[in-house]
Amino acid sequence: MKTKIDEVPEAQNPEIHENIKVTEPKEWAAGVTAVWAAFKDVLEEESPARGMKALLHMNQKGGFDCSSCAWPDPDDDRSPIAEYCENGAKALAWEATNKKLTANFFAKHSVYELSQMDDLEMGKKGRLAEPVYLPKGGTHYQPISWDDAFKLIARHLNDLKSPDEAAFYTSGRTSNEASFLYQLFVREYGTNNMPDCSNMCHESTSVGLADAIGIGKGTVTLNDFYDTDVIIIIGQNPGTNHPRMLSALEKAKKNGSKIIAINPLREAGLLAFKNPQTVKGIFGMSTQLADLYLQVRINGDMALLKAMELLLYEAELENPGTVFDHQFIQKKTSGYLDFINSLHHYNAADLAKDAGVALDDVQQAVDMIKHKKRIIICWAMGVTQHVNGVATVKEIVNLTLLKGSIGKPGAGLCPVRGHSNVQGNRTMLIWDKPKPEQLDKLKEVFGFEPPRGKGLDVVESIKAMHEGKLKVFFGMGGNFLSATPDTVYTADALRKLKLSVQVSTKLNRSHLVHGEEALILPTLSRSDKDVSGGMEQIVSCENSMGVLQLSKGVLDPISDNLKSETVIVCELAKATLGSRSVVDWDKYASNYDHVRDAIEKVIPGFKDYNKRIREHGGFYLPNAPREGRFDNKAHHNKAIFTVSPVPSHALADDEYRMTTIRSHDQFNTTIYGNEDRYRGIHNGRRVIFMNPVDIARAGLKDGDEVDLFNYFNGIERVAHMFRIVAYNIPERDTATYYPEANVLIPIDSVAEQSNTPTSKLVVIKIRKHRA
Ligand SMILES: Nc1nc2c(c(=O)[nH]1)N[C@H]1C(S)=C(S)[C@@H](COP(=O)(O)OP(=O)(O)OC[C@H]3O[C@@H](n4cnc5c(=O)[nH]c(N)nc54)[C@H](O)[C@@H]3O)O[C@H]1N2
Ligand SMILES: Nc1nc2c(c(=O)[nH]1)N[C@H]1C(S)=C(S)[C@@H](COP(=O)(O)OP(=O)(O)OC[C@H]3O[C@@H](n4cnc5c(=O)[nH]c(N)nc54)[C@H](O)[C@@H]3O)O[C@H]1N2
Ligand SMILES: [Mo]
Repeated sequence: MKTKIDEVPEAQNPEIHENIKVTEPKEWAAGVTAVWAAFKDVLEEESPARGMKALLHMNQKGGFDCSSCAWPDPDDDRSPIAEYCENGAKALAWEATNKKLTANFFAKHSVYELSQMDDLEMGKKGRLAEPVYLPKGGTHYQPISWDDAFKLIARHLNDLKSPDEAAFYTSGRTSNEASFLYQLFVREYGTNNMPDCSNMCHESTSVGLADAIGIGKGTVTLNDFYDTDVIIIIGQNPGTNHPRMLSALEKAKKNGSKIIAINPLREAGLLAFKNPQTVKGIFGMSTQLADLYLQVRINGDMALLKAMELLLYEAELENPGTVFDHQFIQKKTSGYLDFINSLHHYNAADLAKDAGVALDDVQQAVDMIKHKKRIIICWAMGVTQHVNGVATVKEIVNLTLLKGSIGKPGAGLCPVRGHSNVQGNRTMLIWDKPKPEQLDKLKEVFGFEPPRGKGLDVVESIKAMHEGKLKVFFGMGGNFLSATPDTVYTADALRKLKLSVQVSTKLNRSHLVHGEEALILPTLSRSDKDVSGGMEQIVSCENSMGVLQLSKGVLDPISDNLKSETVIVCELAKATLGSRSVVDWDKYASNYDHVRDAIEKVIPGFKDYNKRIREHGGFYLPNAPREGRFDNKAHHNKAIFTVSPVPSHALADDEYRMTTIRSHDQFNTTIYGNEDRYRGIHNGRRVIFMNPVDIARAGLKDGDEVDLFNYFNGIERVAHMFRIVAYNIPERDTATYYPEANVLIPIDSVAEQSNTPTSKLVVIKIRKHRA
């Protein structure tokens, strides 16, 4: 490690040469290796007993909610010992470690030195165990008491010319209770600047669905998967990111459902599944998943969906009344005729070509759904993180509306969320664009006047920091620097702050690229016991299907100096607002039941919250489309068809599309290891997946080391030293891992309406690396 202390800490992982090994990609996911890999992480920790104890309580009723993803738990038949997956176990091993980072550690290593580590090394250092402070001009974090930390933040916040000079970020693990109090504090303080990880994730879904069907959430329940005809999975990699979904897909297949996968990469978890929790799976027998794999080119989804709609329409014309659900269309939707007329501008062959899929294959997909009504469409980041992400979400809605596939058993829309409580955060009003009626309600219940102006989202916050308009950044979880686009630009923005504060469980790069002063506040994780006000507290989360569940940690925290997020918010609010506040923060901190009572008063759907959250398995939030209604006030309580164009992507001869993806060994910016087992990548992460034809055409070879460039708006962005991996990916498409490639994603390249960074399509140039 370098010992220089006067250098600027690195905003990115070291751009080092890695000794990467490549093997054949797998054709199936999970199975025994997955179970072994799961236990390996837990057992390798210094205190395996802690991890094992926690594993037994994960996703069990009365236990704690796995923090890894938002896929729901089965309502009734949970496996007694194993409602978790390999990646949930990794997440747990990562947080249940008993290695501690105390002030001593920070005294030994300068911030610059720490920034020389890569993300994997950083994560292995252990859990943050006490609050630390970096003074102006300081090189090392030093100890600080909680009291002084809160006073320092309060002083900064109260010195600002306007509350709008501060921003309060949320990552999606924060419980409902902590989220609700957090937004309450932020709004009583006086701003709606609440950027959140949703802004980079499913914001396009929330915007698109809210407009089209009147609610920004999906419409299916887990049971719908068990009795359906066709499941279409677009731009999602469940084998890695939602492994428990594979069990639902397996059950769906067993009950006769077909699966269509739409993805530029042939992902193992979409091809086949060996269920580690069944005898058949343990002996290596797999269930084939996708019956049809449409290897669309990056962002070819709009063209593909339109091709399917056009062919469906032709089939409907041939046999009227057999393909479309006219009764549904007439009674429950508007805009049908305009939509059908818009299809006349296209022909299916051109659309298929544009999508990069053979017309015959599109026809096959259409044949699979044309006489079926029980259709579920799932999607994730491959859809949302594009310039036209909102439009593609609405196109997915168009297809389901034609078929009347919403609000029926076995049918509906299934955006698959990321973080375990990201959906709950929004329900709790963590949002930069709160609705007037939501603010009215806060005012009515609490008696203060909440700010009415639009707040800043993630991209707007970064720009405001750059312009000096934001002076204080407070991060409730997450890793803002590494998760956001345009890493160099964002790092410059963060460095202009007066104060940056991170509430975190583990060390990450956002602690090392900071404002003039900085604080790290260590907090409890999901698996930790939360004792506040002298009693053990429970919290609650909302999963991807709108089910509210309680979560209760089981492990003794590794340090007495950790506070729960809920308590941190209450103490910060007291320190900042003092007698200005009309909220009884002590009451909330002492018993979270009081927080739930307040939530019940402010947010619809939470009647008897305290009672129902303690009942078996929790409860479902109301969801009108699920019940066959569209409370879509803007459109006369109808679901709407929308007309969107097919995007065109002209590439120069030396340009490629690049998408950024997650490896099997990471949770967002947390890197668990250097393996991407299913895709056959070992011992490193700086790879670029490329089509062999492109590699040859560019005069390059598999294994070559290259540098990647982006020139959006005339600015050169570079990522050095990526190893070319010849891969089964459409021509002109490439893929790299997030967050190593984030430096290439332009801050100004965002989705229309949702302002989500376009992490799934960046135009790049590729050149041989020069030492
Ligand atoms: N183990 C683990 N679990 C996680 C996470 C994690 O990092 N690790 N992250 C969590 C979070 S926050 C989220 S949001 C989810 C993310 O879950 P996913 O959305 O599944 O994650 P990604 O790896 O971003 O990739 C999405 C898939 O989209 C495909 N794709 C890329 N571009 C396109 C395109 O233009 N069109 C189509 N049709 N497909 C495309 C990629 O090949 C990939 O298979 O997972 C959550 N769960
Ligand atoms: N290029 C590219 N960029 C992307 C994406 C992409 O696909 N491609 N995906 C985007 C998406 S979908 C998302 S959701 C964002 C994710 O963005 P973030 O949510 O900001 O990032 P994470 O990596 O999930 O945050 C990890 C950190 O959270 C802290 N942490 C973990 N658990 C807890 C907890 O319980 N409480 C608290 N207070 N802290 C905790 C730890 O310190 C850890 O270092 O990234 C986005 N960025
Ligand atoms: Mo996400």
